[in-house]
Amino acid sequence: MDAKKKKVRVAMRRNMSKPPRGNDITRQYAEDAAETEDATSGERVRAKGDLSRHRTITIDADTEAGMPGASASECLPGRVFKVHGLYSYIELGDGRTFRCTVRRLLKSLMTDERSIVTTGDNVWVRPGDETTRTTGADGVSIPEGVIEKIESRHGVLTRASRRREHVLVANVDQLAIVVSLVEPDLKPHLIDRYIAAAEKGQLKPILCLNKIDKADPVELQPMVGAYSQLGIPTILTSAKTGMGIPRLIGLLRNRATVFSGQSGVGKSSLLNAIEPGLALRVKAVSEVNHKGKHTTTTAELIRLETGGWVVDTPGVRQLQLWDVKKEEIEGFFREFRPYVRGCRFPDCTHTHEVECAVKAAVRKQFISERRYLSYLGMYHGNDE
Ligand SMILES: Nc1nc2c(ncn2[C@@H]2O[C@H](COP(=O)(O)OP(=O)(O)OP(=O)(O)O)[C@@H](O)[C@H]2O)c(=O)[nH]1
Ligand SMILES: [Mg+2]
Ligand SMILES: [Zn+2]
Repeated sequence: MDAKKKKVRVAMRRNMSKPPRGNDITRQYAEDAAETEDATSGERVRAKGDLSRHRTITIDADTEAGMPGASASECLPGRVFKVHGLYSYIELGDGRTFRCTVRRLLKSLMTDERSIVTTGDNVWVRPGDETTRTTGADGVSIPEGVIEKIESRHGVLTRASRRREHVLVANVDQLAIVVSLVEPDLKPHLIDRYIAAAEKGQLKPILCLNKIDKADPVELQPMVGAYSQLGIPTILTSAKTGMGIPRLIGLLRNRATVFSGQSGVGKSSLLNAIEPGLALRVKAVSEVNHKGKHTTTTAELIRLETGGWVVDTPGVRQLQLWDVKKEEIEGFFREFRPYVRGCRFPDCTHTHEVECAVKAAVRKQFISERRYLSYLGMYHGNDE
């Protein structure tokens, strides 16, 4: 055998053997428009237990350096700024844009993920030859390439999507949680779920309470105070009047921030208020009550003129945390931390136990009751 080749045993994705196709695709479309990308990209919903096939393959020895198939010198580093169906759009260090597919072997490697490549990924691209160019929507021709390697991720926003991990975005620093005070109404439990997702993904949370032009700022002060006290920058914003926008711009400078929240809360509108040149599509007022319709359909990484990066994402109706153990949840509630050691039982779940220091702190109002109820909801697995 060639000294540079080596045999490895890899787990294959079950779709090597055509999984049964769900017959409720239409219903799924109606349920969550953001998920329809699954169908268009040809990926299918599979039960987690289905991933069990193995295959022995021969790969180049430099795979150990993480670059299967191609030698490192042929590849160029870049960052994924958008994923659309089977294609990822990548900006290289020199500013060139490539439309890429993912090398088959990478795709075949066992994964529980919904998407192998995600917005924000740092990747290595093998450019195709000059003849393989494609014409983008704007009529500009872009070269094609193949993603040979995906760097490991830090700073991720993930959620569970039909029992699989869906990495919404990778390699960002902050999560701007956008909620609206009206249309759609404020759902405090959803805020706490997003904060938990930020803690889990090692993102710094920022909270935007948007559409303040339609609510009374005075009434919201207690809420602003409560989250600010947790060390979470909390801003009353209006994409309409510009309130809170200068502060938001300051928080985004020189960082990479993903904007997330329900559909219609004003994520794209806020980004347009921050930098009007972005001209992101926002929902027309007449469409607002059109439930289930997402205006933003793909997560896109955008460079701000003021410095920094933002990712506008499609709204998600619910945010199911992925791969979270029950014992882990208390760690997502930072204000519990000083108390947990005071519980009588070291494995106290702060639910039914006697002599629970967390519950005592709630009674004394050192911990907000509302936050404690969010904890209980997440602990008992209630979906918002
Ligand atoms: N009054 C008021 N309306 C707003 C504000 N921000 C956004 N809107 C309106 O809310 C609607 C939804 O805004 P979008 O920016 O499309 O919301 P989105 O969060 O990006 O929605 P998806 O892309 O579907 O996830 C639009 O009609 C906006 O004009 C605000 O601060 N005040
Ligand atoms: Mg949007
Ligand atoms: Zn306890």
